[in-house]
Amino acid sequence: MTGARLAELREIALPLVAPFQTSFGTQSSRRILLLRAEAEQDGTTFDGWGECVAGDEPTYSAEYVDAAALTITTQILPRLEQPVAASDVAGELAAIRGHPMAKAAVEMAVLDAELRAVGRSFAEFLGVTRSRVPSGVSVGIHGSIGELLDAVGGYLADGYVRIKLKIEPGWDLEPVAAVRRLVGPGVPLQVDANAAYTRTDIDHLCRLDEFDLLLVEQPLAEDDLLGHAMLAGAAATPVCLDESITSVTVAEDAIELGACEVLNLKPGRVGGYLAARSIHDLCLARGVPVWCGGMLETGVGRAANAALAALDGFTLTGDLSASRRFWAQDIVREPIDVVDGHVSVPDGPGFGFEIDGGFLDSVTTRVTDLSDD
Ligand code: SMG
Ligand code: MG
Repeated sequence: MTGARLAELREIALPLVAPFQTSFGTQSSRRILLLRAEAEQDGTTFDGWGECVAGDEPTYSAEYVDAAALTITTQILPRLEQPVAASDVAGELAAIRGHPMAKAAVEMAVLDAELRAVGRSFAEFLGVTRSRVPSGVSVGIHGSIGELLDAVGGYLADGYVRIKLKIEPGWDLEPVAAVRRLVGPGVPLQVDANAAYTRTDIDHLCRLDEFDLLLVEQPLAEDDLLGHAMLAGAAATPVCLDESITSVTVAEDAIELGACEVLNLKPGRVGGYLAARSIHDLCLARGVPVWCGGMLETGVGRAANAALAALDGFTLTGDLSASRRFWAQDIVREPIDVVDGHVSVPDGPGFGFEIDGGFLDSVTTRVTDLSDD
């Protein structure tokens, strides 16, 4: 493929349909960075888009919107030799420590543009064979158990085939027990603590075993691999890592240590879709179940995740919900939908979405020209 040039960095602001509360805070809207790249093919210019999953604040991980924008414009851009191939982006940026979400957005925009220029879909590029993937939903912390049960009931009515509950100290055993009672033994259920517990909570976390959960996600700090291995040794519920998995090497170490019995794969957290595929391949070889995480993406990131989640190693249902679970209106013309509990794998060129230019402009808060002319 011929490579692409970065053209524009855009920031948008989108309100959430309802506040989303996790152990690290409550969000009612998102600021989102988008990157546009351009690839030339036979005299035609093809636009590609990348979405940066960094949040408004450095609370999920160290990255956040303002820092990612600065990293892209002052550190990444000068280091890229353009036009750049998606397969070269990570190598050209290797000197920059960290900032996987900023790097991933760049690689994503370039990959989308390159694939569109040659008329190939991301699904074809990955070699996936599934045309749809099961859809799970992540349910935030609520003000009361009654409100939580109403929310879970609504998502089951929407067809979601797996429920994930956010937990934190003081909001764990009771809400999980209530939801298990509501949904019965047959509905796959899992929990995510976003690093809210410590090693001193291991006995407490073992009490989750009685609810027959698929997994407990990132109960301890990002850097506490040994603590997660200790919990995995003590609990029957499989330990899944999210925030801790920042690279292929860390994934290998965590698996080797017994800290990662299941892996939540998020391309933005590991530096891009190409690194994500490598981690997927590692897990497949090591027999570690993988599922696709979500970062409240727009239809851009959601479309790319749907194709990634169709790879063979994704044996568990991901946080790949309908656009309308978070957004009243998406920036793409055909928002991701859940039909019969599944999301379709896009088969159009690139990531397969079409930007709704008018709506995108209406929610844009700043645009930076990245082209050098
Ligand atoms: O996109 O469906 C989604 C959100 C899934 O819970 C979700 N993501 O830790 O896995 C996680 C969280 C991170 C985002 S919270 C701001
Ligand atoms: Mg998580």
